[in-house]
Formats: sequence, C-alpha cells, structure tokens
Amino acid sequence: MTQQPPKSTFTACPHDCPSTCALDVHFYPHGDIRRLNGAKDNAYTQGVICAKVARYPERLYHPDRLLNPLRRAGKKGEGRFEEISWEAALDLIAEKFLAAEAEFGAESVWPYHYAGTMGLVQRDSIHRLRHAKGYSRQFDSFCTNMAWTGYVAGTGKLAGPDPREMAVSDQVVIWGTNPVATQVNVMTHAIAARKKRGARIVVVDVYETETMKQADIGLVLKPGTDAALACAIMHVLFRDGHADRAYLEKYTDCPADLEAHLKTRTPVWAAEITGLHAAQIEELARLIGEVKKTYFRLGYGFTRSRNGAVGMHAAASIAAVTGAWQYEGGGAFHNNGAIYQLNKEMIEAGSLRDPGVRILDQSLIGRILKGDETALLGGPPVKAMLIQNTNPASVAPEQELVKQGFAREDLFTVVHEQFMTETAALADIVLPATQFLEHDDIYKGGGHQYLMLGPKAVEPPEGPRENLFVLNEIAKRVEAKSHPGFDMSAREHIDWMLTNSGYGTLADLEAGKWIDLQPDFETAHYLNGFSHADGKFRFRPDWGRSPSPNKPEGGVVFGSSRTMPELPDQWDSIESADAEHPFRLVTAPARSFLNSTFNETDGSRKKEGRPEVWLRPEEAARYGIEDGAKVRMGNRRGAVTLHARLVATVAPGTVISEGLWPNEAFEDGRGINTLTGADPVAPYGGVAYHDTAVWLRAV
Ligand SMILES: Nc1nc2c(c(=O)[nH]1)N[C@H]1C(S)=C(S)[C@@H](COP(=O)(O)OP(=O)(O)OC[C@H]3O[C@@H](n4cnc5c(=O)[nH]c(N)nc54)[C@H](O)[C@@H]3O)O[C@H]1N2
Ligand SMILES: Nc1nc2c(c(=O)[nH]1)N[C@H]1C(S)=C(S)[C@@H](COP(=O)(O)OP(=O)(O)OC[C@H]3O[C@@H](n4cnc5c(=O)[nH]c(N)nc54)[C@H](O)[C@@H]3O)O[C@H]1N2
Ligand code: SF4
Ligand SMILES: [Mo]
Repeated sequence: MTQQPPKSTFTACPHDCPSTCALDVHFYPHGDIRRLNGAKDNAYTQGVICAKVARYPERLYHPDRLLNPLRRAGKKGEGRFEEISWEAALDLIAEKFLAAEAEFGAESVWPYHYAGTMGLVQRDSIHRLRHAKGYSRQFDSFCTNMAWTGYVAGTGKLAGPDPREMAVSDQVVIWGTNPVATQVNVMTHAIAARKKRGARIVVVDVYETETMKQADIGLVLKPGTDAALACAIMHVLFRDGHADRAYLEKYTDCPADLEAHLKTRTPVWAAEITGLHAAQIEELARLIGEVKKTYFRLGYGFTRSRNGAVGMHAAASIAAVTGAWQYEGGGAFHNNGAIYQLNKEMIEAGSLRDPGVRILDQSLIGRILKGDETALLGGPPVKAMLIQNTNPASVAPEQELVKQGFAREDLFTVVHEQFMTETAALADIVLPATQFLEHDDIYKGGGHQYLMLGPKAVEPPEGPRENLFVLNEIAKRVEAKSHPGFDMSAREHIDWMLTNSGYGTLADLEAGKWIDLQPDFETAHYLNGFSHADGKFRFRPDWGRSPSPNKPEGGVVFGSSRTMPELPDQWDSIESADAEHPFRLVTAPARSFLNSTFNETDGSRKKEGRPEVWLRPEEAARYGIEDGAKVRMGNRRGAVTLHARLVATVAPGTVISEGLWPNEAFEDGRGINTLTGADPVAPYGGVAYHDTAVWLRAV
C-alpha cells in the first residue's frame, strides 16, 4: 500500500503574539503546504487567525529564504557573503568564541535572543549554552516590563479572569491595545459578547485604530496620559456612589487613602492632561460604574511610555474600585504568564547558572556594542555574539548606535535567521534557520490559557537547521560543561518538560493537542484574595520593591523609581514635547507586519504601502506639510525620511508611524527606531517605544 501524504494536520503559531493560535495546516496532494486556518475546536482561537499567518506559504516558500550558511566576504555590512558548509561555519564560530573567551573572559561572548519564535525549546535553549559556558546573560526589556510590572503591582500575580469570559461580559474596555492588528482573537470574543448580550465595546487609544472603528465608544487621548484618565474615572466612581465599598474593604489595601487622594483628580483636571472632554470622561465613568460586568482588556501599547507601569497599575485599579473582579465577565486581564508552572531544566540548564555572571540589557545593545561602560556593567567588552529569533538592527531603540556597534571590525557576529534581515546583513556568519512548520516545539499562550503542542508539519529544505541543532553543535565545540539537555531532540525536551511538570507526556499532548490550564473561577478572580502577602489589591504599590516577573536579579531599580507616585496618578516622566520637538511620536504596530517579521513578504508590504507619519491636518498646515508630502522627522538621536498622511483622528500634538518597515524602505536606510530611546524605564526596565518627542519638516 502506498502512503498518501496527509490532507491536514495541526500545529500552533510561534509568533510573538498574545494569541498563540491553534492552527490547522492543509496540504496539496504533492505534500507542500497550501494554507493555514485557525482551529475551530480550540475555545480561544475559534477558527480565526490573522491574515498574515493564513497566507504563510508566502513566507515558507519565499525565494529570499536563507538556505546555506554564509561567511562575510566584503566589509562589515557591505552585504557580500560566500557559502560555506555547516561544519566549517560551526568550527569557525567555536574558534572565535574560544579566542574571545581566552583573551577577555567568557562574559565577552553574548548570546542574544528574543521571541521571533515563542517555542520554549527553540527559543530558550540558548540559555543552556550560555549557562554551560558562563557567557553574558540577557535582561529582557524590549516588550513586557512596564506592562507586567504595573499589573502585578496591583494584583501580585500575572494572571486574571479567563480570557474567554470576555464573551459573557456586558462591557469590554479595550485599553491601549489594537487587537484587530495585534491579537485578533480578542475581537472574536468581544464581538461575541456584543452579538449575544448586546455588550458595549469601548476602546482607549491615541488615534482611531481599526479596533476603535469597531467600537461603540472610542476615546482618543494624548500618549502617556492614561493614568490621568483612570484617576478621573475612579474619582467619579467614588463621587457618584459606584465604588463597591464592601469589596474595597475586604479586598484592597487603602481605599480611604485612594478616595481622599482622588478628590482633586476630577474629569476637568484629567481633560486638561489627556486632551479629552470632561463630558467624555464623565460618560465613560458612569458606564463603568453602572455595568458591573466590565472586562478590562489591558494591552501593552499604553505602557510603552516612561510612566507606563504607573499607567497600567492605574487602569487595573479601576476594576478594584467597582469590584468588577467578582463577576464572571468582569475584572482586568493583561496576561496569563503565571499560570504555567514548567520545569525547564533540560532546556535552560538553570542548575549550571552562575549568579555572578553579568546580565546585559538587550535594549542597550547599541551602547553595549559601542563600549559604554555603564551599559557593560563594568565588565569586558562584547567581542562575539550569537543571535537567534531577533532583529535588533531594526527593532532595538537607538538604532544609529546599534548599527555603529555591529559595524565594529573587532566584533564577531553570528546570526541564525530565516531571512537576510538588517542584523544578518551586518554579521560575520549567517546560519539558515528552519521555520516553525519545519521543527517541533511547545508554546504557552500569554493572552489565553492553553499549553500547546506545535509539531513539525513538513521537512525543511536542504540547508536550514533548527535552533536546537546550532546550540548543541556549538556546545560540543567550545568545551561547554556537560548537561543532558545537549543530547536531547526537541521531542525529547518536550516530553521531559511535560513529565517533570506534571502535565502528562508528549504522547498525551499529541493526542489532546493542547492543555487548558485555566485556574478555577475563585482563583482567577482573586476571590480568595490577591496574591500579595496580605491578600489585598495594592492601590499603594511599593514601587522598586513590588513583585514582578521583570524584576532584575539583584534587585536593580531603574530610572527615578523613588519619585514614582505612591497612589495612582499622572506621572510626568514622559519625553514631553518642547519648542524644538513639538510632536510626540507613537510607533504603533502595523496590521500586516509582526514587529519586523513579514516585512519581507510582498503580500504584507503591498497592504501597508510605505513608511508614513500620520498627523492632524491643522497641525500639518502649521508646518507647511501637505498630504502625501515627503517629510523629515527627527530628534537628538537622529532623523528619518518618510511620507506624511493627514488624519483628523489622531490625538492633538501626536504623530503616528505604523509598523517596523525594513530600514531600507526609508530613503536613507534609517528605520523608525533611529528616533526611540533606550533609557531603561522605572522601576524594572523596558523601552518607551511610544514616548518620543520629535520635530517634523517638509522637504
Ligand atoms: N500585526 C501585528 N501584531 C502584533 C505585533 C505587530 O507588530 N504587528 N506585535 C506583537 C507583539 S511583540 C506584542 S508585544 C503585541 C503588542 O500588542 P498591543 O498590546 O496591542 O501593544 P502595541 O502594539 O505596542 O500598541 C497597541 C496600541 O497602543 C496604542 N498606544 C500607544 N501609546 C498609547 C498610550 O499612551 N495610551 C493609549 N491608551 N494607547 C496607546 C497604540 O496607538 C496602538 O494602537 O502585539 C503582537 N502582535
Ligand atoms: N518602534 C518600535 N519598535 C519596537 C516595537 C514597537 O512597538 N515600536 N515593539 C517592540 C516589541 S514589543 C518587541 S517584542 C520587539 C520584537 O523584536 P524581535 O524579537 O526582533 O522580533 P521580529 O522583528 O519579529 O524578529 C524576529 C526574527 O526572528 C526570526 N525567527 C523566527 N523564528 C525563528 C527561529 O525559529 N529561529 C531563528 N533562528 N530565527 C527565527 C525571524 O525571521 C525574525 O527576523 O520589537 C520591539 N520594537
Ligand atoms: S493572531 Fe497572532 S498567534 Fe494568531 S496566527 Fe496571527 S500572529 Fe499567530
Ligand atoms: Mo512584544
């Protein structure tokens, strides 16, 4: 009997997106992948995925995919490479890493990674190599710091009401996130609530996004002013008898202090700060007060400001004032990171970790590569890097410094990639990587509650290898400490982790596809108390000492955490506009790109058009900028060239530039992160990507 190729199979989306969709993979009769669908039998995905992943074959079978290991032939960044064998590449990498170690110590090698794949095996195995060698560690600060820190400051834990409960809510407040673009399933559940129960959808953003277009009520406020809005809402709730006093007494730390503090935080006060009308704030506060089953879906976007942790904490506090947490379909949800208790010893080799090894901030990569002593934490220079699943020459702030750093002739850079990204183009060795459909992995959902298997669906072409292979092969060649994790396949890693975490075996997961880890209702809604020692929601967090998954080891506190407000309040730490920089730039995500991923596909580029900056017509007129005109936008960090689009529905004084376009899509090759700053945000680091003062000029 001849074996027919399967018509379809299942896997999970690996991309850096809170949705972590369950996928059905459909094949052509000849075995190639035809298309991907959302799995209908997964209660969160419900058959819906984003357009960019639905058309994945475009990326998988892309003619520009990297297929061979390459060695730099020309000058750094010149783009000339020659093919070499895997053996030769791995041997050369080992030789260079050993040489750096011999001369400058193991900390001069910096394995650098992020979440281009969220697979626990392929993403996190880099730590095994790191720990087995004592190479420099990495402080993750691109994405989650202010959001997680702000949320956990209130609740004590990074978890909340079942994300599927949105569908049984009476009102969904989508705050500082653009789910139509960034996590489409939030819309699935919010719209289900509207269809079934007439639930109202409210959106808070700094411009009219595609999400806001679908909302019943949209509030467009100035960036970095969300805490003012939250305070005024809570002021009205207390003033008008919508505060649940019994709940506050039982479940919160200092309701009387909060109420007294908010006396002066009136809608009129907040209107001045946010640019909203006081009447809009009054109306939203009334709706939140009257509708007990309000589900606050709090995003990352509004936390990417220098006061972002304070903003997140203030918004989450509203649900504690109304007591919305008590009801099914109520409460404040951000991310479910804390519900997954996994034993990752085989993947990460935590037992080999030396706490004395320095932890370099990934966002300070520009300063680090340029030899900034503070950023290097007083240790040796970085002389060699292995980079996986990230594209810092595009995504990291202070891009000018990043590029100058990578241009150093004395730096040896290895980039393991699927495409010739900006970062790969600056490397000494480029290694071709498999895509998720070609390797095995396991994923946890941040925006939902499933642990999901992501099995390999097709064989990779000749050439590309999975991350696990590269790490294990380098380890063999650099005299790494031995660890059983170096001898295990991805499937063995998954099986070991599941078995040792109490979640069954790989065979079980293969049969079930995913495991629903949603805690029970009482736990998820904190009805047995919040996760601080006293069981209370903290209106008064001890900033700088509060728990957070992002708290750096050794308790380092960044920025001016001592001047952080004690209670929810507007905190004036943002990069304010001034006479020289009259606008505030928000670098929001593009729907068809995912960070810099997919910006290599024609389908996504055509949908997005070209790099643009959106601003209000009357503000553009003041600077002689016409619709469609070429403009320069800059600040003390540098300048970029792009095109203006006049849009009336942007917050006053604010300009929006959607998407991480390839740097080369800008006229002089300078991408949008030329303008963003890397200064770590208080209290536990992070990048203020949406908090940048700029000037604009017609050219
Ligand atoms: N299509 C697409 N999907 C993505 C991504 C992508 O780049 N493209 N990125 C992925 C990643 S890594 C992440 S972390 C998530 C992030 O997804 P989100 O949580 O949605 O966060 P952001 O993408 O940073 O920004 C979302 C929104 O916040 C708004 N915003 C910015 N500043 C403020 C503010 O001060 N106040 C308020 N109220 N709103 C503000 C922006 O205008 C934007 O509309 O999305 C993931 N999904
Ligand atoms: N201006 C501005 N900048 C931002 C943001 C913003 O909102 N505005 N958002 C920030 C945020 S939230 C984040 S999380 C960061 C994300 O930034 P990055 O983590 O750099 O994410 P991507 O740009 O998607 O790049 C991921 C790379 O990993 C590669 N990759 C994918 N899978 C694999 C694999 O299995 N193996 C290997 N070796 N490579 C793989 C992809 O080809 C891709 O080039 O960007 C940040 N930068
Ligand atoms: S919505 Fe997010 S998780 Fe779902 S398919 Fe798209 S990128 Fe992947
Ligand atoms: Mo992110």
